[in-house]
Amino acid sequence: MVELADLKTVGQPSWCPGCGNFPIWHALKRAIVQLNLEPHNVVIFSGIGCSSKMPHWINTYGFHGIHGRALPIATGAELANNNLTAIVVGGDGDGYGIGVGHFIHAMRRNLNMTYIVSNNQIYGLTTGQTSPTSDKGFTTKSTPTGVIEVPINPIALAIASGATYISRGFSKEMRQLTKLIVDGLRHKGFALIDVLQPCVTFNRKNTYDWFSERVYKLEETGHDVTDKKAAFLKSLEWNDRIPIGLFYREIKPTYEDELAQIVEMPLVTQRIEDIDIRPLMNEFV
Ligand SMILES: Cc1ncc(C[n+]2csc(CCOP(=O)(O)OP(=O)(O)O)c2C)c(N)n1
Ligand code: SF4
Ligand SMILES: [Mg+2]
Repeated sequence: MVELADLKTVGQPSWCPGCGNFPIWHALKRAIVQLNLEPHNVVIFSGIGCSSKMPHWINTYGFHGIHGRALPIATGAELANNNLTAIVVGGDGDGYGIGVGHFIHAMRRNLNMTYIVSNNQIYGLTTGQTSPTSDKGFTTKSTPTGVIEVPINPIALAIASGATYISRGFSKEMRQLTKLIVDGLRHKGFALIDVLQPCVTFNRKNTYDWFSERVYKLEETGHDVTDKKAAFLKSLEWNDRIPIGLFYREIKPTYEDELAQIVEMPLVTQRIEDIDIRPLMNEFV
């Protein structure tokens, strides 16, 4: 049985005290333990940002990539060995800004991976610039007169793009967050867990208290997670009341299920000697 101690690393997180990444880190480790996922069968991918440092502090395989490119790196690894459990972590700047194109394509492909976004509505690592999810009017040192753009809505975008497990957690709701991650990992297909993750150092607007006054749990409302239209309507709620929990789930074939080359077995287990390239040589050489 996998235990929390198996996931312990030599180094400890360097996040600011009180950072909303700590509960996400704990929840992810608990989810791995609950599902008894052997650390050598798990890979955690990330881009660049405070949240993207997470793979250093969970003792599975990890790939700390480059800004915005965690999903394509994970895609490559997943297609090479789809027996592994692929988990992608990172920030709102990473996934919804520079990496937003990859985000959309990974979802429309319904790749079998779990994507946990620490959505603090700010660039934390670079000391507090606006991100694509910053609220309109939000001020920072680089936008002293306030953001003039409309924020990206990751939940609505995920519904429109074809993701098959779409959820939102909150760092203060550890039990619900752990369950969302467990169910996301169990789900066959692209699972998004967008997490309201207070950045206690640079985002003084969207704080633990600000969210606590507004969040409510979808599972306590009778919300039908198979109803795409209802999920979309829920995704539009923000400011006064903010839904957290599972918005939408759908069962459909994954990209890997339909990719002829890996339907039989993962690419890494195929032997090059077994592949007869003579017909190709005859045709093209
Ligand atoms: C190609 C590239 N552009 C810009 C940067 C600078 N940079 C590093 S992290 C970051 C944004 C971090 O914000 P986010 O992804 O939301 O992560 P957080 O730190 O908030 O967890 C930026 C712009 C970079 N490292 N690489
Ligand atoms: S800057 Fe913000 S996101 Fe980064 S570690 Fe500190 S509190 Fe967390
Ligand atoms: Mg961020």
